[in-house]
Amino acid sequence: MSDRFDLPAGFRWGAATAAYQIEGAVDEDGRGPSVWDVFAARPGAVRDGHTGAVACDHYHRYPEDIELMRGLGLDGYRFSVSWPRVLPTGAGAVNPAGLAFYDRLVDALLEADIAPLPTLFHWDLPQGLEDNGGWLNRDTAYRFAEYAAIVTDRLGDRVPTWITLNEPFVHTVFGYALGTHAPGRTLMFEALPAAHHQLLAHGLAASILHGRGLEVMLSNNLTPVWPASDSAGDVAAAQAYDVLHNRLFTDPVLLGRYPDLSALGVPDDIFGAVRPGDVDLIHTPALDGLGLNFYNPTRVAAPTDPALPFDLVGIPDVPHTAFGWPVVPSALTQLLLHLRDSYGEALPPITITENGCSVAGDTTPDQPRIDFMATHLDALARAVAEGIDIRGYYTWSLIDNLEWSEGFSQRFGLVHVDFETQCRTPKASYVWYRDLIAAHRKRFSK
Ligand code: IFM
Repeated sequence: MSDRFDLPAGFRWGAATAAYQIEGAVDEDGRGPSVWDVFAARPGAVRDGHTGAVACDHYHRYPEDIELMRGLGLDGYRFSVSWPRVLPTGAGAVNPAGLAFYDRLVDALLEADIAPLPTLFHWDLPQGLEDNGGWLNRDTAYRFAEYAAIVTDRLGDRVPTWITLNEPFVHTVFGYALGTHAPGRTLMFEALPAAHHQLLAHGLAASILHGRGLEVMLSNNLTPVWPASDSAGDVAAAQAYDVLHNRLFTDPVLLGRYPDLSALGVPDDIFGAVRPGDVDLIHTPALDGLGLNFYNPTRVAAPTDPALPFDLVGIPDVPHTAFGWPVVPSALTQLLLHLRDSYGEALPPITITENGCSVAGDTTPDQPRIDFMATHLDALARAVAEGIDIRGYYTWSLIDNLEWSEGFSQRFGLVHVDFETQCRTPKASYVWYRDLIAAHRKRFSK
């Protein structure tokens, strides 16, 4: 195939996963329980009672999965480290077998010439920390910094770049505000101290990693926010939602200040969570790269429920994924331009650390995923043409996996997984992505 996307030489092609979604082996080799093990055991919490107990059995099958990556010709693989595998209760004694797993994984990736891009926290908090308040407790930020030091002590000699957190917006809102994800708390805006403590954790860990000569990224799920109309009510609602979804998680890191939270009814100090000096701790270890997880834009209207400052409304007349998410690739270009306009010089190079879609059914048809990736890569190339520094694209996801509270019902993988047999079958999008990567590489080879 021809390389249709005008992306630069050295652009990194990758695929992403996360520990709880693929590893399984939750009781093996000394791993402690995570909030997701406990949450998934609650009747009705996860669709069809699915859990990550086995998931894709990647803990045992990682060599096969690395072969699939090698077959794609990936430059990089984004995975997450399971905190409770390394520190079973979140703090205290290290579990050597847990660290050894990531040691083997990293070595096997390097052997296959694939750069590991680990994320330190992708939502599977050790239950031991949740028992002390989880991310609502400031102490968790300090425990995260210790954990980051332990993991990078072991792997930092081979892994130069680290992502601290994945999507603190989603973890805060789904996990602590709405309760649809672990740990299942329903605190609405009083959940926001959990956001601040995650950002503090990021800042504390980033300082440690920088002290070791490592590069640090943060992966945020960002969305362009569209007011449903030009009415003052819709515009104000869109601004409030933009603060909650985007700016709360990006302004302190890039600009060293929180946005005005008054439209959310949240005090400046986020219910006493923000202490003097905290925002400097978050901002000062300058990000070496911003990880952008992009799925869709969000359309917002003035609230009908007085308890909320906005209503999320549908986007008509566009295709939707199997998950019901609107497909609007141009929104990715729009978002990237908006980030440049908003943050200017403070915006570090961007890597797309997630982008993809769920497609219903098994291995075929897979054309919707190919179309999704192609149109989003085209949108990315348009942003590159506008001068935005975009370093790579990690598709979500390498393999079908546990889609959190949706269980195994949403298939995001380039590789089909039969969850009964664990048989992996590359889909049409796998072949398409493989050929695209090869064509891009060929274009720049001498
Ligand atoms: O599966 C998730 C992932 O864990 C975080 N980002 C969004 C993906 C699709 O919902």
